[in-house]
Amino acid sequence: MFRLTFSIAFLFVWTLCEIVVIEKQKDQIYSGHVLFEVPMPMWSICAQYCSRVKICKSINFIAANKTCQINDAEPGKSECALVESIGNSFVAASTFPQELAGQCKENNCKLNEACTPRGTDYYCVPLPIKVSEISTQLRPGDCSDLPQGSCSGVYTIYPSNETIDVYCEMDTAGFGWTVFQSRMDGTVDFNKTWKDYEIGFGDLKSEFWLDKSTNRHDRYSVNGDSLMYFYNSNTWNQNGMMFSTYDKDNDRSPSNCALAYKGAWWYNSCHYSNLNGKYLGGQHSSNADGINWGTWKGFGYSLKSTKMMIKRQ
Ligand SMILES: [Ca+2]
Repeated sequence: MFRLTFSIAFLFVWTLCEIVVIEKQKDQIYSGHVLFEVPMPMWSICAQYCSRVKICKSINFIAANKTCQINDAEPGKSECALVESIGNSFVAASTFPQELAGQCKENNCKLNEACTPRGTDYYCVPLPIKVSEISTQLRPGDCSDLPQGSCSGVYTIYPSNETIDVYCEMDTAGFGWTVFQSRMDGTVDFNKTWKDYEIGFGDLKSEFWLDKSTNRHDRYSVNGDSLMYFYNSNTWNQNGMMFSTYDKDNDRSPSNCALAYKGAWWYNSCHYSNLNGKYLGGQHSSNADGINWGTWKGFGYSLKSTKMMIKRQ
């Protein structure tokens, strides 16, 4: 007990003597990137610990229970990357002055170790977690696990044993949607193979297909030239229709619907909608091979943007 008290006191003195200035962001935290937590008496000690841990890119300090959260990322420039969290604080490691690490400046400790100063030297101690290990309660399983107030954008989520980046839609239809299809400018070709749809393709910041883990529609909403399509199930068929690509014909037509309509969809024989069709950007003279929603704008009008998304119930 005495030794513990002493070492904490020493850290305080050390910090005060160095007069290291660290800027924290009050009443804000960065969520979704917490690697592990350690108890710490105050936020500046938490920042100092972070400066000695290679995988630490930023910290949250939770004041109520004096918890230091070590994040493996820094937020981007987006205005609402940080979420409001009254009484707590956030510090990005890139803003640390070099002296903060003390003897541990430019240390040779490994990724799974924390550097600890000793005299004029330092030693390395294992982190309280395995770096490869995921602490599930600290990591969002999907977009709806992120704290209220998080903005739309790309987040790392941890469903079961995976680590994947996804685009979370937080604004347009309520909070917590995981987007699995996005069209907006025609930069990505969606006329792709079964294999492509199985693993996903495109760019999360613009147009993409996440993977085939989602399906069956629940409801949809339309707005101008945009359409949003909401899913609520985890099966790979829709109203009994199997998904088809041009190289895998699961439709109910004697012909190949995906080939005929240049898309990949839950074709029957063949379709009322074709959101993975060709990006034609409005009116088109070809028949039903654009991003069509037949009952809304007909088969000669290709929508300019679509999003298909899913939320856990
Ligand atoms: Ca067929």
